[in-house]
Amino acid sequence: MVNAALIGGEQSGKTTLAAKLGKKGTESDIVLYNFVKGDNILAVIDPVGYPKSPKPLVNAANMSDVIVFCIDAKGLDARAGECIIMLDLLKPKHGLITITKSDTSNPYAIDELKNKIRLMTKGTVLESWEVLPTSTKTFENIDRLKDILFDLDNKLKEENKALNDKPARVAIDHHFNVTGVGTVILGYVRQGTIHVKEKIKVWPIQQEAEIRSIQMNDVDVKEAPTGSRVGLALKNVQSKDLDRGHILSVKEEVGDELALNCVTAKFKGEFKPGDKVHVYAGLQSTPGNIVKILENGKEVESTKSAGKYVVHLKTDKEVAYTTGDLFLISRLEDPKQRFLASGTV
Ligand SMILES: Nc1nc2c(ncn2[C@@H]2O[C@H](COP(=O)(O)OP(=O)(O)OP(=O)(O)O)[C@@H](O)[C@H]2O)c(=O)[nH]1
Ligand SMILES: [Mg+2]
Repeated sequence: MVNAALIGGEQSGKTTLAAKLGKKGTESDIVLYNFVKGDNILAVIDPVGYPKSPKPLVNAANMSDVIVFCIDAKGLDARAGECIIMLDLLKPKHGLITITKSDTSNPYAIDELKNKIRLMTKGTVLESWEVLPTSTKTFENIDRLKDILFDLDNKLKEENKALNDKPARVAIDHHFNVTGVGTVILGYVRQGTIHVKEKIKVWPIQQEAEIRSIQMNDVDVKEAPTGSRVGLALKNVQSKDLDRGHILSVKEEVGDELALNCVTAKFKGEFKPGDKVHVYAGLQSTPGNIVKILENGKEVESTKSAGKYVVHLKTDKEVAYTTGDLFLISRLEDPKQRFLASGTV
């Protein structure tokens, strides 16, 4: 199974492309599309609530194995720039760039745009990503895009094998109550393997729950390995007590005071103690405050872009995490580029 997030600026063709890649499923501020071909399952994630809020964008990126970065054949807008900054802070392992609506352009202009993209992404995580022109009108490269994603699916099955024996961690992205079934969550197995009848805790609320049943693509299964998108029926926990981002796991750290080893955004990465920010950890998100900033062990009055700092934060809600998890900090006001920094505990 491969989970692909469509990331890109306004009107860059994300939703139209998603609908060509799969069949619409779960719908909220992120919309999922599914496509099954033999042993391969593709889930496409469209962050429809972006750019109004950065949250769906961050969530989609953090729910995915691969980023499909959509750039309109007309060129990049300010939001595309914001997306590049976010991706460069999150450093996803896999990604590719698609120049959408290729039917509205010509080969000469597309080559020009490719060069421009190369310049704009130089020194960022996107630098080495393949650039593929696509059109949902002429279907140019739509099958090629699917093939690339399915090839990655096969590669991920190998990559994830090493993670299957680790303690299970499932990030919840949706939760609801189903009559006759009880609490159902939708989520992503980030590591380990989950089994039916397994007892597992919900973090950060530290509620013991039992996995009553597991579904993958509407099919009942007994277990689900790393990388699976699952629907779980849970015993002993109510949907109203859950939140997007809660983690099913044996053990997580929980806290609202964090000291993060951060890198700041390459552009508009300035902030200072006292600033109100928004903090993302996996699919969790909470408002917070910058408490203190250290550079080389010394307190400083503000950050600069593209710097390294230890940032002390106080979050409004407790967050659950494991050492190594990547946090993302964004600002609340919108100067077109809202991502400030990323860091680990
Ligand atoms: N000619 C042409 N038009 C396209 C293509 N894909 C999308 N469009 C048009 O481009 C516009 C934007 O497409 P969407 O799929 O809504 O783009 P989006 O990124 O989801 O937009 P927002 O969610 O509003 O930011 C729509 O009017 C589409 O009909 C394409 O391959 N060719
Ligand atoms: Mg859309």
